[in-house]
Amino acid sequence: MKAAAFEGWKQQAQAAVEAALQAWVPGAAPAGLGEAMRYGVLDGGKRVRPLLVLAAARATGGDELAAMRPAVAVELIHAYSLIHDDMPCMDNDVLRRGKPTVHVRFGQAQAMLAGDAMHTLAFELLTAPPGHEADFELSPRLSALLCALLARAAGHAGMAGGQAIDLASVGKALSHAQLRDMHRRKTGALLQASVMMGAACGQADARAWRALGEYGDAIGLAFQIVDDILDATQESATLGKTAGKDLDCNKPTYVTVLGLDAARRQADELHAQAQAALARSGLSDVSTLARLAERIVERES
Ligand code: GRG
Repeated sequence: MKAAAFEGWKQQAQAAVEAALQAWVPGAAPAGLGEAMRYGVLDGGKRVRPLLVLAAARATGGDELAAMRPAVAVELIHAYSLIHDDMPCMDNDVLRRGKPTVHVRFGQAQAMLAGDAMHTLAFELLTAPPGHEADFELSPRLSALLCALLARAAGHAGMAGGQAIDLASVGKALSHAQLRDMHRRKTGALLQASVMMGAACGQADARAWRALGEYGDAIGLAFQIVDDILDATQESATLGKTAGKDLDCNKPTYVTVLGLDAARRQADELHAQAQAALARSGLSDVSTLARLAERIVERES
């Protein structure tokens, strides 16, 4: 896929995700909760995870309309994790997606509830019966598989477990292997699950399923290594969040453990592994996934 065609696909997919989020995240939730939820998830973010769902569905011949529910669900889980991560009991941050964080704008209790409600809304969208505003019906089998993939990636074995390691490792020296394990859980698991949820919406045979799992694992880890590099090298205005936070908080990162050059080499190596996995998937058109991998590694925010 040529760069211009990819850009066109990306813009159209981002607009479709935005429209679905607008439609499915309820503004009318009680006592200002809806406002806090919508503030936390609308109008911001690169939407990388939904794009991976839609691109994997496309690569495996799946319906992009069916894939919209998992695309929105994974973004809700991601946005909830950002809201909770920014709270004073975790990373205590005031800037996210170029705006004051949810707890700064709405208070800590509302931020906690907004995250909780987005977490559960994600699974409601994956299981909603016909007639729900999420209009495309999923088969019970697909619905269950999507729930299992997302729950596994978001929970103790994935993101929440990785966050627990992250909080426990402040000021500690981690080995490269321990750091890789933390990054894979905290960030990689949800990115990999995005790919697998998209593949679940299509017809991935065992070979394609395995290869896409390897692709997701490689880009998931690469994403966090690049995040570590950007945290150390970019300005807050570019990132839309506080830059230099890892160093200030004395957190081990790929940059502090390996150094900037080696971190960059690791990201490039993982990019090569991701492209090699796509090449052995047996799928006829993996160009959108290939472009997304390139963007993840070359991004500047
Ligand atoms: C609270 C259970 C719980 C988990 C929080 C994901 C996470 C764990 C914390 C967020 C902080 C952080 C640095 C996570 C690593 C993942 C990451 C790089 C998030 C930012 O993702 P982007 O760049 O953000 O996709 P946008 O705003 O573009 O969506």
